[in-house]
Amino acid sequence: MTAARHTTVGIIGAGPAGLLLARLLHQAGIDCLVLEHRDRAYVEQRQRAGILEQGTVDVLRACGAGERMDREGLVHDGIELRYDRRAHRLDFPALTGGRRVTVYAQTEVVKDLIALQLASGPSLLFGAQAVAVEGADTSRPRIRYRHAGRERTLTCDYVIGCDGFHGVTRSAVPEGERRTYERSYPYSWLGVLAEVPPSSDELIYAHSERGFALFSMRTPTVSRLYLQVPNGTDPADWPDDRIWEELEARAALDTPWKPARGPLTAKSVLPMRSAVTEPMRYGRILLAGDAAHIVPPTGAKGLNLAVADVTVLARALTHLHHTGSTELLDAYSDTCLRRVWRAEHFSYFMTTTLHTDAHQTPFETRLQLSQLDRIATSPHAAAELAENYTGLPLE
Ligand code: FAS
Ligand code: PHB
Repeated sequence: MTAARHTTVGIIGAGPAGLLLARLLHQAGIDCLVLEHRDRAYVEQRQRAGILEQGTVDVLRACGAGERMDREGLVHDGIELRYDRRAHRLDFPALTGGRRVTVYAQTEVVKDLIALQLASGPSLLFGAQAVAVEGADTSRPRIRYRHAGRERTLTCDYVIGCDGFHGVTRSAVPEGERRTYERSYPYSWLGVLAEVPPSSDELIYAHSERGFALFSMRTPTVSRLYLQVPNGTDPADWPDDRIWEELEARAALDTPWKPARGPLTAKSVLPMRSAVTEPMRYGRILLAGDAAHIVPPTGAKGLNLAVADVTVLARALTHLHHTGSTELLDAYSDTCLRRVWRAEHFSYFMTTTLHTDAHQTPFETRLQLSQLDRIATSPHAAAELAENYTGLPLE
């Protein structure tokens, strides 16, 4: 075993949470190091989120990671809800006093942050798998990790678990010291990329008795599309024609409307889950992003919650670095959990309002349609959705 290396903040995971935290700490002059299990190509091509809240856009711009986002991102002023063969558009700036969202894929955010980090630091090790986090309740927590065929140790002042829902950091918190609240859903999403221009200027969320459909996009020439499917669905059972037919049927209107078709790639099935681990801190270990919470993607909150967590955390660690006070760090978990639970509820609301569970009763379907009608006819109900979707201001 080689001699232990030391850093002030050890970060496990080079997803959006770990990479943005490293960027913010580096800019604050705080020594840190990122350990990422997978290789760069894998991390950069993993198809995930697509919608950035205004707050996320602001943070990425402020830390110098916004240049390509500003050039290539698509600023959207609304979304369309479709139900009962009708369409209703929500005008975000009118409903929220000017807020909007940006369509810029998580893959691109990750590429931009990795390029910055490799160019100007801090250290980012790919192929470095954390196998254990120890000493959380000491002043010298340590990460045991495997890299280049050898087991190594990184001692830290703080360890930040940005290693997603299946990472190792959460399990370093003794079971008696953490509580996990969770809910699974009786359906999943089949996601695809289509080499065809989007058939709408903005995203379409479609409720139908055949199931939910989402028409999103990546660029002016690439669409990102999702269909609600039963859990355990094999993407191989969904040839392109079947996907296009189902997308068309679920988003049908009384007026003729057909999405432009094109070849489909990157077919994958994403299970839906809500989960929160409390608290997001134990001694010198802190959790951020999916390592602490998971939301179903219907509300486009996952990536944005990760950004909000690490923005709060970077502020707290910077305050500690400059003043020696742990005041903000001690408040980290409570500060983040208020926003996390708000996003959990909104994601649950969007998911259960828009998806038709195969076992739901006609009564429950009528309740969904009544809720959608309420949003379409009440500016107050529409504003509540728009405020949550575009992102509540950071505390
Ligand atoms: P991530 O999971 O992105 O990153 C964790 C990183 O830690 C990974 O790179 C992993 O390789 C690494 N890691 C794990 N264990 C490690 C170990 N032991 N040692 C070292 N490294 C380790 N959100 C949306 O808003 N919209 C969507 O459409 C959407 N689609 C999604 C599709 C899928 C398949 C998944 C899984 C999630 C999706 N999400 C979506 C949510 C997603 O965007 C997350 O919220 C976001 O990736 C959270 O970022 P991180 O917390 O950085 O976690
Ligand atoms: C996406 O483009 O991947 C996306 C957009 C909105 C969502 C979920 C996913 O609610």
